[in-house]
Amino acid sequence: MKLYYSPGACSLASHIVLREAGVSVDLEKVALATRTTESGADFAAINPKGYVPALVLEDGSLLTEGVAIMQYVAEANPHAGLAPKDALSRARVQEALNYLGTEVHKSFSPLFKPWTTEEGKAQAREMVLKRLGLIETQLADGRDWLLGDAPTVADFYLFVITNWAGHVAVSLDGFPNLNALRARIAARPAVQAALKAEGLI
Ligand SMILES: N[C@@H](CCC(=O)N[C@@H](CS)C(=O)NCC(=O)O)C(=O)O
Repeated sequence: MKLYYSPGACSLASHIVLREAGVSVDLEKVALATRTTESGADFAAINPKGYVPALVLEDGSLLTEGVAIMQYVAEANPHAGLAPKDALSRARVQEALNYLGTEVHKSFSPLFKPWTTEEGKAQAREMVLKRLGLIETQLADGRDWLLGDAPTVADFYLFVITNWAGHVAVSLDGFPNLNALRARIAARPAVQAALKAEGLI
């Protein structure tokens, strides 16, 4: 398998999940500004969507969309314990991933765009804090992981998205539960290995 990624981008969540699952994967970095991969390939020809993550499977087919990649890897590697088996627990993972992808991740997006006005950025920060505030409240019951007693792929996605906060002047200071969860995730060997492999630590 080969994962197309950009350091620290949302593709890091797929990268972490692959390592958590013990899947051996080649990594190929993509320069998103030029849509060129580190081996000189035209990334748009590999993934017409033009964005990371993109995972080339063993049969040569391409799987895109981070939430699909993470769930596929978790379910294809049940020994890793990242994929709950009962229908409601699976729906809870889907619920969390959808919230993270469509509400939290995409609330951060305007903060990275050069064309966003300062007013637009202020609104985006407000929205990010509101979305994260809900997660902070969910964590207030003392649970160790986003969905309860065990980590799921949603924890890794949350970790990666909230890593962006410091780069775009979003303060996580008001979120002690979220910060404790982030620390638990960061301490995992697979997470450290992925951060190192992407040159982030
Ligand atoms: N819907 C996609 C969005 C992926 C996405 O936003 N990727 C960003 C990095 S976090 C990217 O590659 N942006 C470059 C671009 O869109 O030009 C997913 O969830 O996988």
